[in-house]
Amino acid sequence: RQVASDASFHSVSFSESDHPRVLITGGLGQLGVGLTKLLRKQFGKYNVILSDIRKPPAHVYQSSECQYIHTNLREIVVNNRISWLIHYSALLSAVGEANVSLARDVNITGLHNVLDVAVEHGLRLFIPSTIGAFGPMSPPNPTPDLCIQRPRTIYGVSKVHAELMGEYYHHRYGLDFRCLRYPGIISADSQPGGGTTDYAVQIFHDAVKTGNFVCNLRPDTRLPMMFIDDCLRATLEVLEAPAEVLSMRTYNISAMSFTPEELVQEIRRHLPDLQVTYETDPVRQAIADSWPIVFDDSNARSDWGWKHNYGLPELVQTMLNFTGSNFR
Ligand code: AKB
Repeated sequence: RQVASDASFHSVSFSESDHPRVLITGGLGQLGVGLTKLLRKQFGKYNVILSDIRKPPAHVYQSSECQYIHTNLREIVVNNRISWLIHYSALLSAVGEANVSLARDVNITGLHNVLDVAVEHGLRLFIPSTIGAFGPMSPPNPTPDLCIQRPRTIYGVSKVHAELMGEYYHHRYGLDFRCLRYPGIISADSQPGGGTTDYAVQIFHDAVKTGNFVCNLRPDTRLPMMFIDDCLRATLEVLEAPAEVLSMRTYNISAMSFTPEELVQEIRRHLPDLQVTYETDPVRQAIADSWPIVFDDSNARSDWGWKHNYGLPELVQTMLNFTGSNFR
């Protein structure tokens, strides 16, 4: 797989050698740029490389915060002495159903390449999983770490595959595999693409810009959700956790669960004129109906001290501050 490029990357400094050297794939999605900023703050600018198969938009490309490289994964790992690999490349749930064979290529075949490189070079490998790794036979409220999964989307199937392959490689080859099952992630300055929980991001932009929002899920659809800052911090925390505290390699993480109606009520406390209509998308609704309602993350809390900072009121306040100030 090819990744986007900046030849000036060769000027990388090796002076901060105590820190991990991190490569993030799929870095232009909802989470990569934010995670890069957080890890660069922690480990130094030149110890974190952001990569993607897409060409970065000019504002990201020109930003000194981001460097891109264009070459083969194995070469990047060797040439830059990478020690941690964070594999974000994936098609999300709704878009995956619209293009199953592409989702299979990216989410499953792409993963095999990453696993091989991680084992060959002794990397610590982080792969995000999701509430979408569960299905209609899973206990929905609460959904524990270990239970029947049986997802009904290619996205979910590929994520169960990633969880099991990572754990198998951990036991078989000693791969330092770490995985968090993310809820729906809500971010202000980056857009998700093709997910079932995307409504909970879009509503903020529409509420501020037009005061009208068309929701593609039923008003009573309750799903686990998390603000992006909590999600990125959890990712750093599990990556830094000493191996001895990890009683498992795939953890649920959670912060809150809400319905579209509850989110609308909370936004109306700030924007009372918000108008919402419901036009249910049958594909997204069926996916949401098969997912957990409340996520049990007690193992993450007791093993490595996971704790969320944002509940629904803090999330809404923060999102409106950001989207509002950008729009004004
Ligand atoms: C999606 O909706 O597909 C993602 C997820 C919950 O994994 N946001």
